Amino acid sequence: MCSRRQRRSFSLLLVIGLAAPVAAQAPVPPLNAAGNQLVAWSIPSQPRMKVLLDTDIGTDIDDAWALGLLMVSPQVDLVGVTISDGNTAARAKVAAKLLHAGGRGEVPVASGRATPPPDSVDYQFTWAEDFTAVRPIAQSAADFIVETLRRHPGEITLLAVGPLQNIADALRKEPNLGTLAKRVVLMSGSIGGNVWSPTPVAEWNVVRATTDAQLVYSTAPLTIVPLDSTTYVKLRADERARLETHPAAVTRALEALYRLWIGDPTQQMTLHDQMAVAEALQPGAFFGRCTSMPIRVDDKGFTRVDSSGGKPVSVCLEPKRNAFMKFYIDGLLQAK
Ligand SMILES: [Ca+2]
Repeated sequence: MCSRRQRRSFSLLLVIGLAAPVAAQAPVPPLNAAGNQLVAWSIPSQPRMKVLLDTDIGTDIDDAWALGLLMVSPQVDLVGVTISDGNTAARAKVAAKLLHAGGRGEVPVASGRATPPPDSVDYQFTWAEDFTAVRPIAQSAADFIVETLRRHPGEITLLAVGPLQNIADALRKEPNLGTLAKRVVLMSGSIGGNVWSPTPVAEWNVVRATTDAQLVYSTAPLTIVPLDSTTYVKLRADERARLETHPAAVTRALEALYRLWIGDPTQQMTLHDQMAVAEALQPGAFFGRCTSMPIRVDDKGFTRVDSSGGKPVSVCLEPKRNAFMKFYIDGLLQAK
């Protein structure tokens, strides 16, 4: 089981006469009174990346599997999970149970405002409907986002992989949210064609809350991972099999949710939200290019390239499918 991730530092016990070779740049531990080195010595590691995830977990399956990677990644300090869209209370239970199952029950979950539910049956809700061991915090998602970013200005990557009600509500409370965040990364939008359509479509995370998306796109500096990239990345059966048999609690929970989500044996997960996670963790590493484009959200939920009315947005295109999938699966297989 992947329990609470420890701070990533290397602790070396150096004992005189037994000391292993140390990098030339490493400082020398102090000597004791007898002139011997007999101390625990830490070489500071890179600070972990603070990430706040905003998600509509519980409908499509990619949200849970995106959260799974964040839960088990050693380089991530997951500061909280906020819940958007539809039945946010039910979604929050799924997030809380998944975190708890993976030994990360200490990560706060904050619900956003409920909105009219999408026209779908969310079977993943049944997985957590009786779960009470960990409850979402009382604070609203927007208040939690604002307070957390104010507490750590310039340190937190705000990663939104659902409709944008919470990010918009947070912007209404704190117009400088974009500059308080280290980065704002979205799974969002459709610029050109994709696997499903030769022309742009009104992408779910935009069209579900178009007014909120318009505010977010017009206010905060954004990096988006659009359908143009994500629809090319599907989980193959052999890749799922590697994870299906992995014995960690978190991967077992993801498999349980997958079985509730899947409609027929031929269905494949498209890794929309996981690609945004990957972009947040390793900027630019899994795309051929991330290009600045002037983007405007129109009233029908399309992300239009508009040189006169658009605002610069970094758009991640040309996915490196195999490199990403190796990063993703290897990441999940770290779970103990
Ligand atoms: Ca999502």
